[in-house]
Amino acid sequence: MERFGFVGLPNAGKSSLYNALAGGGAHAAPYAFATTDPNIGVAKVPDHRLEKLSAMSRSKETIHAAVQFTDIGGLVEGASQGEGLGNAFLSHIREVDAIVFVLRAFPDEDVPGPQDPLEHLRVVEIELALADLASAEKACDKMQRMLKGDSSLKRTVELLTRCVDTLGEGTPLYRAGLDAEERAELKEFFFLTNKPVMAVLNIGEDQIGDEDAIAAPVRSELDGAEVVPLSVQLEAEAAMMAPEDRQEMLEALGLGDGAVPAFLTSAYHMLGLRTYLTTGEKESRAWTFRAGSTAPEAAGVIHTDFQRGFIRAETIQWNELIEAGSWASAREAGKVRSEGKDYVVEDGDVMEFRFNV
Ligand SMILES: Nc1nc2c(ncn2[C@@H]2O[C@H](COP(=O)(O)OP(=O)(O)O)[C@@H](O)[C@H]2O)c(=O)[nH]1
Ligand SMILES: [Mg+2]
Repeated sequence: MERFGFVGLPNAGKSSLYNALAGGGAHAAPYAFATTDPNIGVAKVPDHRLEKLSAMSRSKETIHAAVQFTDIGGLVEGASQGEGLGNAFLSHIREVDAIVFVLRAFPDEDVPGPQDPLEHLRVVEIELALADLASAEKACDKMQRMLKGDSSLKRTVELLTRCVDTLGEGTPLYRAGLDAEERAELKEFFFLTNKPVMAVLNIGEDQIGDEDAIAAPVRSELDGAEVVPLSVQLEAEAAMMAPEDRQEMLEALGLGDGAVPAFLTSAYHMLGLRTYLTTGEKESRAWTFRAGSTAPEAAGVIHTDFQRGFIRAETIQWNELIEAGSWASAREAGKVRSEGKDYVVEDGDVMEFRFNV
């Protein structure tokens, strides 16, 4: 299962965000080092398509896609140079598939620390960039020595030299103007800032309604990355309540279903993950596949036999199936397509696989 990690300064709201997702469990406190061990949680990815299919098929079980998340504590200004818990947090960041910055925007004089999200972002980015700079310099030296016996490494050395220059200015690699191919090439060096990133902007109760104005400068700074404003503390409190009370509280605040579902959907997409669905009386289920997968690759998510013995896939977009009312009527109406092994599966496809092993 793919995992993302919460990264941010003390008191930004990382542990509270963990609680909002997990419904309690992580220790939220106004102490810089309350979290030294990352907690790992699992969150269901909300999916209204799945709910509708499950109702249509009167499924006994409904199984959502899930992602893992972890609360990474210990990052303070100067951490890459040994301040606070020092480099301990780095190894935790290396283990995640993507980074979620938690940036504080809420004002509260009782909670220490800066209240400007851009200041949070600046400090965090510099720490990560400096940590990467040290690795990039080492890698670059090593490659330069190897270059003497292997001239094919020239391109890599040039790329690493560019990384050293950019990181030295405090600019993370995700906004260093590298193209997808270059970023893929850099994967073998495990740089922190070569991972996908998004941000949660932790807003206070009084800032609800002004989300866009508060998020605008952060969006422009992180250009292209998803920025989700979220009142973390409120949603963490809501997560501890019974479902009816939660709904009532969020609606009273004008938050609808809350921002947690939107956040999870964005995070899931950022990881390059997509969903196809299966539906029947026994269960309706969301299956996770990588964007761009072919039908046999997607089938392999259910069982390797499905991939090995793949013959064809019967498929229809979820809304067309709902419109038809059942597989049988969809087939009758000629809405179900029969696709072969080169078919590239789309998000929201409902699949039935034919296979033979
Ligand atoms: N007023 C206010 N306080 C918050 C909000 N989010 C978090 N806090 C408080 O800020 C402190 C630090 O939060 P925590 O989740 O432990 O931050 P972490 O250090 O990033 O894990 C706690 O006392 C929280 O109750 C918020 O939206 N509004
Ligand atoms: Mg914490």
